Amino acid sequence: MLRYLKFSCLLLSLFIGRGAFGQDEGQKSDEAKEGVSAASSRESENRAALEYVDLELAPDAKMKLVKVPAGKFIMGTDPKQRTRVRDGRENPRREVTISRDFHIGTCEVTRGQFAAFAKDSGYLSQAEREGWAYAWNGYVWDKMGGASWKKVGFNQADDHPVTCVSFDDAIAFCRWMSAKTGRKIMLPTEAQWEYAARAGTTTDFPWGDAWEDGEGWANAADNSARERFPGWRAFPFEDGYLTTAPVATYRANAFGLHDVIGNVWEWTADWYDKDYYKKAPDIDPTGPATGSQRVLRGGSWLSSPPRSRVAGRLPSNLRGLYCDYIPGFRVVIDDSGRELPPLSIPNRPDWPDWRGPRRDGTSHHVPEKLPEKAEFLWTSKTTGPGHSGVAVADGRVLFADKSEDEKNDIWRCLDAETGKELWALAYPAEGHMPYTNSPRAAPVVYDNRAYLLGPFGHLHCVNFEDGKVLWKKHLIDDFGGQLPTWGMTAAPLLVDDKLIVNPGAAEASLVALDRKTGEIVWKTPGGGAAYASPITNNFRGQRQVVTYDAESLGGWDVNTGQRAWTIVPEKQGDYNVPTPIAIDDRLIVSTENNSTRMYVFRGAGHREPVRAVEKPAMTFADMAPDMITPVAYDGMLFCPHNAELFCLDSKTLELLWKQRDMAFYSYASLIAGNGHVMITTIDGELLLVKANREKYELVGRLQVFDDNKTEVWSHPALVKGRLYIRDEKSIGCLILK
Ligand SMILES: [Ca+2]
Ligand SMILES: [Ca+2]
Repeated sequence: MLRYLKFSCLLLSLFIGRGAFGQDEGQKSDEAKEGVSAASSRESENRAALEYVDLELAPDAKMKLVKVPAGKFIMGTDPKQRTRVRDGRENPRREVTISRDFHIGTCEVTRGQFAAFAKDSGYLSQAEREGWAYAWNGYVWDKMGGASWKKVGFNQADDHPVTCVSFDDAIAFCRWMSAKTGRKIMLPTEAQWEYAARAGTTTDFPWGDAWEDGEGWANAADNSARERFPGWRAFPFEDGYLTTAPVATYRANAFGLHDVIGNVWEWTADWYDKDYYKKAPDIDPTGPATGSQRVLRGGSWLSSPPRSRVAGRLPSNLRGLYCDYIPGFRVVIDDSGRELPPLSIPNRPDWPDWRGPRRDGTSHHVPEKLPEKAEFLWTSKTTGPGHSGVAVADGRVLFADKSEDEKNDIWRCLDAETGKELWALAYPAEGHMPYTNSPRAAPVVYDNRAYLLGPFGHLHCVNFEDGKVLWKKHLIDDFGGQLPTWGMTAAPLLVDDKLIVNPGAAEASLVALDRKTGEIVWKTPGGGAAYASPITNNFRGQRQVVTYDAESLGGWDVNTGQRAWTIVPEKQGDYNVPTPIAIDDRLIVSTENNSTRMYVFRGAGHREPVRAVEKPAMTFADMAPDMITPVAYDGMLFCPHNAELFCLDSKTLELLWKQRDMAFYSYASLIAGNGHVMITTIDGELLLVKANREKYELVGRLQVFDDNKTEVWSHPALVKGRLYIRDEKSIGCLILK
């Protein structure tokens, strides 16, 4: 509300020619007030022609957008400018046409607006889901546990710009706002952003070429920052705020936009490519088709003058990982027909994938205690055994079954509340295989589609509501690979709009399919299929798929499929079953012959190829699981192996403790979160352990199934106090609280 008062106050000031800011902004210097006041009155006539639209996001949250007329502008930087970036990323400077009118937020999205979104949708930001973010530690932007847009390291009122938000968070906000308003809400393209930010100017800054003249225009690093942090490059004036300022504190440009320079960096929709301007279209450029980093624009409250130029482009990992990157965003209404980028890591609620929504075995639904005895909301008999994990999304449970005669794969979808079957997909899948011939790969659900991979290579994309087949492929017949001894087991991996599968054929070892059509996007020659499920992560600025083939561990460029690196470990013969684990720029893998290793990476994604260093940076010999994937949580790494539960430091791989218990003698699935690790054993027992670096602390244990001969190979799905768990004969919804 404060923001709107302030906004009306600003508008009012245009007419009566007074200072725009009330006394409530105690930090604001008199000089800055005067500057803004004078500037405001000069602009009053221009501003009258602007067309605004007010959109209601929630009863207490509105957003003002302003119409930006179609037109031409000069994009990029004059190569003679003193402040240019020398790597050529802003060149060539060229005329670009924006062919359609669009609307853009007059301000950065505020904390209050983002809070309305989070409250209405239940959305958890990437930082909240993962338990950390880069936030302000008082001196630098630093990696901090528990930080998120709610807790950024300094005080923010609701009219401050939201920050600590990842690219995916911004996209999720756009999706929600589109649904709320019925308008096509997007992030601006780089071209739209620069066009709107320039508002007819051709200079380095919206106020001219001299950064010294920017007083009253922007909240960047100013005198107060220089005093507090000696050595900082800063603007030679007081802007009144050391950290973020309320939006619209400073004067708007001729198009009516505030804070294009400073306050928070703003996500754009475009992928980053240093050389993009050399090949970009002159009309409505939308950025490269793909990439590893997105572009941030405009600088932030701690940016130096060169960083705060209107043509400046900053590549950022999708989380905004680096310390100087203070990401926020503003939105546009864009009816040009371009599509909102897909989430780079689909933020899917519930349990829609192998090892949960992020393929990392973590969940904020892990309980803090276990019930005394197993109580099911419902159970349902199956016709066959099932090794493949359970998926839960949109109130539906999806899991694999086999017909009684073992001749058909069956995928069943049940109502999550009642266990009633909603649909099933069956197809012939005959043949012998050790460990039964039932499906192994976990189903993957996203965007109302489910991806189902059978043990013999049948891949179906079905409508998740009714099971209708949308497209299908056969990983062996279509690509010419050889069926591994234990069948196809790797859960397909969703990245952007690609579904990455592992046929293991000589010319198609790894293949990316268009997730909507099943068409091939890229395929890469290489070795036979492995058993591990692939993951994706951004290592030093390059997004890679990391997985195994039959012989080696490797990384592949997400966008091209090109193999970036290969590591053949010291000892041969690993079956390569456990899923690799990425923690920031590090990779941890565990196998039976080569034990637990940590790899680090060299190179920088926007300059040179990124490769894992062949020699492991750390190793730990005693933890050598053949099938179990360890879980990394809160600086620790947990894994049962040989009847012992290990807890290692996930940075050093040093043993913190281990605990012997026969429950850990064979296969197990681990889910970590809420300060705990929940382990489902092969015998269908749940063990809840504190995630404690000091010692093993068992909180509870619970035998889930009456049948003490049953086996649980299937990874259960944990959603809000319920565990959807499958043994060899049934599936059930276990009530955990
Ligand atoms: Ca400042
Ligand atoms: Ca900004």
